[in-house]
Amino acid sequence: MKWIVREIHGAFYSLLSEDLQRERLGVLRGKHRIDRETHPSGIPFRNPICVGDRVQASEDDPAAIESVEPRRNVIFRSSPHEIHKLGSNVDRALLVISLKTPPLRTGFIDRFLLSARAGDVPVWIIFTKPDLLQLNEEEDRQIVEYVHLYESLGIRCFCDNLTEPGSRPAEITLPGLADLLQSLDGTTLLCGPSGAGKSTLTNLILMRSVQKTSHTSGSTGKGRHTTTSSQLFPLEGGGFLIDTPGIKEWGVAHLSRKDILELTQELAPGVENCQFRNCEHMPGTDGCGVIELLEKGVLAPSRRKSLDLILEERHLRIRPGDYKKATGRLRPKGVS
Ligand SMILES: Nc1nc2c(ncn2[C@@H]2O[C@H](COP(=O)(O)OP(=O)(O)OP(=O)(O)O)[C@@H](O)[C@H]2O)c(=O)[nH]1
Ligand SMILES: [Mg+2]
Ligand SMILES: [Zn+2]
Repeated sequence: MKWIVREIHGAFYSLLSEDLQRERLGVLRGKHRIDRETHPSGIPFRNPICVGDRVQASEDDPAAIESVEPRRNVIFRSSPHEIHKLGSNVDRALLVISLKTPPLRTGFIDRFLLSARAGDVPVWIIFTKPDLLQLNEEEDRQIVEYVHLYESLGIRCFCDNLTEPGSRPAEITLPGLADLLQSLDGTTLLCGPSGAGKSTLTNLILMRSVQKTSHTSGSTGKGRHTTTSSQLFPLEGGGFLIDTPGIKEWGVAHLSRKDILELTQELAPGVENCQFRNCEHMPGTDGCGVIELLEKGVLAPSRRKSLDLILEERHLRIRPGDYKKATGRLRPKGVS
């Protein structure tokens, strides 16, 4: 029988039957080889199974999880030491980003977009807390520009005050929560920094208070990591909603330099036009479509800064004993 992984508590997995009628606990047993999966980067996985996975399990109690069905798609985030599977088999990831407290960080969004494209997951973004903007301040006017930058990349973007839906400044011309709720079919994975409003949104979508929420810290504006494990909720009209714990830094160490360039949306036409097969798109390569586009300045300044930082970090994060493969991929110590 096929089961959906609904929540993970340490070594135990809450499994929901596909007809939503039964729920039971499952465990991984040594004889199954589920946790032997490897990523081409050589970085080990932290969790063999994630919320949203479809698994086969025995009728024992607790059930032994025997295999994981091939994933339709999956989002990874990573450090050079481990890859975390965040969620799988979704129709979209809805990135929840607050405009203020916690502050909007374009680097987070840009890294997230790379991970999602790598995992074949479409992205929508909802910008929250527009009520906290002070549009007479230059800094906050810049934030409004960032919001429209992502919309101009063709990403479906929404913006609303989740504590008082329907209210946002006229300068932000994105659709609001009502439009989001109308469009939200299938399965949605909520992701984003702590305190952005993921659980507030979960409660709004489910129209009942299922998830705890808390105020961001008064002194730092940071979230308090209120949600501690990912959880999947069935939706009335079919499909699921997955709420996840807030994430501090979105790492993409599992992506090679070539991956990162090729997954950057604005550079995609350059990949098609590149004259070389299997090109590494190294600076100074004549006829490389990707380098041509980069030099033409197709990336907005904030997106270029993110890209440069991501590429730079790949070199900074090498620990003593690690070595780098010719492809530019990190190979952590002790992993063959
Ligand atoms: N002013 C304002 N506050 C909001 C808005 N959306 C959410 N909040 C508040 O922000 C705080 C954090 O919201 P949560 O839903 O707990 O955030 P979260 O993303 O689930 O955070 P973690 O579980 O820590 O990852 C709560 O106090 C919400 O009421 C908004 O649009 N405007
Ligand atoms: Mg939460
Ligand atoms: Zn090239």
